[in-house]
Amino acid sequence: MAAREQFFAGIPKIQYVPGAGPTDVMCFKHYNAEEILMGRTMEDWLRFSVCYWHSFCGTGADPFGFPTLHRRWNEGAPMESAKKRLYAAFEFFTKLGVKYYTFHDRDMSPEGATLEETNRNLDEMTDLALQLQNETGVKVLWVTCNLFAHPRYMNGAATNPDCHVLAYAGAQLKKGLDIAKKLGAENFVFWGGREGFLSILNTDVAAELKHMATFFRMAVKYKEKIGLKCQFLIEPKPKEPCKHQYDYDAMSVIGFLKHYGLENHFKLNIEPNHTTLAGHSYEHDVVVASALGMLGSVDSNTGSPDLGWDTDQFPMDVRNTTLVMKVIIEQGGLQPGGLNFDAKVRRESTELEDLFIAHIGAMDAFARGLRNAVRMIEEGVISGMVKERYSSFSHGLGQKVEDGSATLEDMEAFIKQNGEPRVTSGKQEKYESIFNHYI
Ligand code: XLS
Ligand code: NI
Ligand code: NI
Repeated sequence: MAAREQFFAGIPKIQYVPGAGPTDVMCFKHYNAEEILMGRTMEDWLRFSVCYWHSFCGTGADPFGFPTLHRRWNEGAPMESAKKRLYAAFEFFTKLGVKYYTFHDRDMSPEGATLEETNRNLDEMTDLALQLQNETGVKVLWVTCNLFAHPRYMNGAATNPDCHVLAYAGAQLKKGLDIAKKLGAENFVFWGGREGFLSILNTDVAAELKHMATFFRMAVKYKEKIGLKCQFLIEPKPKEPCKHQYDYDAMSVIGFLKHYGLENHFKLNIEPNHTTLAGHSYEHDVVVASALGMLGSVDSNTGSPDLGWDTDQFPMDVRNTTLVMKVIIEQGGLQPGGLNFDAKVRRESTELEDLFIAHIGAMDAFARGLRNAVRMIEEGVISGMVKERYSSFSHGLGQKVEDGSATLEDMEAFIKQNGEPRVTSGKQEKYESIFNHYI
């Protein structure tokens, strides 16, 4: 048998080299997979994952320009290039030292003329993926169905006005769940790219939301039927491609799940670039989802603060990674979720090594965020100040509010006895200064 083709020849396994210089960008300076922090290895805290679509299917094409990223693995007939892509991907995962990957069904293998043919392609490709997983130990963080790219889904998938399209989406999802089981995926993501509307005039919002809930219920039922053990995740995004998407942000998705009684079957996959598109700060939805016990995984990328688009850049800002890691540590980790790099190199970053540099830089940014957050939590200065700020809820009337037994009559009696509250400083700048101490 001919030797397997190498796509990243000349690039060795990426090493941890503490103290490496500023131009040494092909090694980790902070990410030391085996190092233990707060009782867990960095690898376990961070659970990095490489995404298939941007890193292996992406071509650099944008609405104004042709492809700029010419990858050898994307050449040839569709099934032939799908195989080369898979080999290239696994070579990349192992050289980078990342244990997880994510993909859409249609990233892995092309659609055929019929659903049967499409599923046969998927069977063939996932056989090969399983073989490579077993060879390398790399696992699937999550699988998702692409229910937004094909023209049949232009008016929505689960929220399409035509039940025929909804049925197609359901059939595709059934296969997607089978694939998740076959490959041992630890999570399954639903991102409702076309689940929303462009004009309210042609849209029955109540019907569409109900259909979406039914679609999710069918997924839960089939998951239980086939004994698929993974965690279901919904990924909020406010817009793009729709003008309005139903899964607007963390709080909207949680409200939706509660409204339809689905909250015990799903958690959230938060993508900070989507959070900022919704007009929130970078860490906002990670904080909100975690506060409500619903943070399942993170698509760790970033937008450009000065652009209102989903630019899917690699997360390089240590302030942001510190804030995110603080939340993740405080909730006891992300498992079975992880930090998935739903990020792409810029179309101008055309060299193969740029794909490595981008991932290495982002992994180091998260490793630094982890180290910062660990120091912040272990020293407990900020958490001590926050605890003190809320200390009135630990006794007396505050305790009654805390346990839910307080009444308005209690409030009135308390004020008659204690009069006007003493206003206290919020100390925002002090918190900011202390936070900067750890960065
Ligand atoms: C698009 C989404 C998408 C999901 C998976 O904006 O981030 O890539 O993560 O379908
Ligand atoms: Ni995403
Ligand atoms: Ni996105």
